[in-house]
Amino acid sequence: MLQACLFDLDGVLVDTARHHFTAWQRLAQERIGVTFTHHDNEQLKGLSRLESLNYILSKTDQSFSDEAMQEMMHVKNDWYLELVAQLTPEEALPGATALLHSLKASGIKTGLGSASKNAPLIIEKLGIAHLLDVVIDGNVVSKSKPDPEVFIRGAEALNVSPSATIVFEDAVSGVDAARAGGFSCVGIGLPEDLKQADFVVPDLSFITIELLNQKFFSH
Ligand code: B16
Ligand code: MG
Repeated sequence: MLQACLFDLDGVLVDTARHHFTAWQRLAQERIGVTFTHHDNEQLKGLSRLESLNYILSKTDQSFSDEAMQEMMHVKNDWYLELVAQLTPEEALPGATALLHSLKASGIKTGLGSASKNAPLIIEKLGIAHLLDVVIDGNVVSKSKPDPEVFIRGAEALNVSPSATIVFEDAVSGVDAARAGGFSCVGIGLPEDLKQADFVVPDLSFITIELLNQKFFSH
C-alpha cells in the first residue's frame, strides 16, 4: 500500500533553479572572476550551498579564507532571496499543488526532502506549506544527497517504511539518494538523464494515485 510521498523542492515542486543560476552567475562574475554557464548550473542541482560554492571555486586558482567563503554564500543567498521574494502560488510546477491536494484527500502522507535552507520560505510563498506533513531540509540534514539521510529522516518523521514511500526527484544525486534509502523513485525530467529512477515523467501533472498504485503496489 502507498503510505507516503516525499518530494524534492527545486525542480519538482517549483523552478527555482533559474534564480539559483542568476545569483551564482553574478557571484562568479563579480566576486570570483570566472564564467558560470547553464551547464555549470545543472551540475549544482541537489548540491548544498557550500558544495555549490566549492564547485565554482574549482574554476579559479585563487584561494579564499573560510570567512570570505561564508561572506560569498551570504551575498549569493541575499541575491537569491531578492529573486524568490516575487514567487507566487501560480509558479508551482505543473501538477504539483493538485497532486499534494489529492494525496491529502486520500489520507496519504506527504513530506519535503530538500537540500535547500530556504525551503520553509519557498513553500510558504507557494501556498503549499499546509499540504506537507513534514519538512526535512538543508537546515536539519548533515549529509547531502546522494546520502539517503534526508529521505530516511522524512520517512521516520512520518512513521512509514521506505518500501511504502515514493520519492519524487529531478537530480541524479537525489534519485541515487532515494535508491540508497530503499525508496521507489519517480524521476522528474528526461529518462536519459535519470536512468536509476523507476520511471520518469516530465512533471507531476502526469502522476495520479492510481498510476502510483498500479506501478508500484499492484503485485
Ligand atoms: P539553498 P533541492 C537544492 O534544492 C537545489 O537543487 C540546489 O541547486 C541548491 O544549491 C540547494 O538546494 C541549496 O539551496 O542555497 O537555498 O540552501 O533540489 O534539494 O530542493
Ligand atoms: Mg531538485
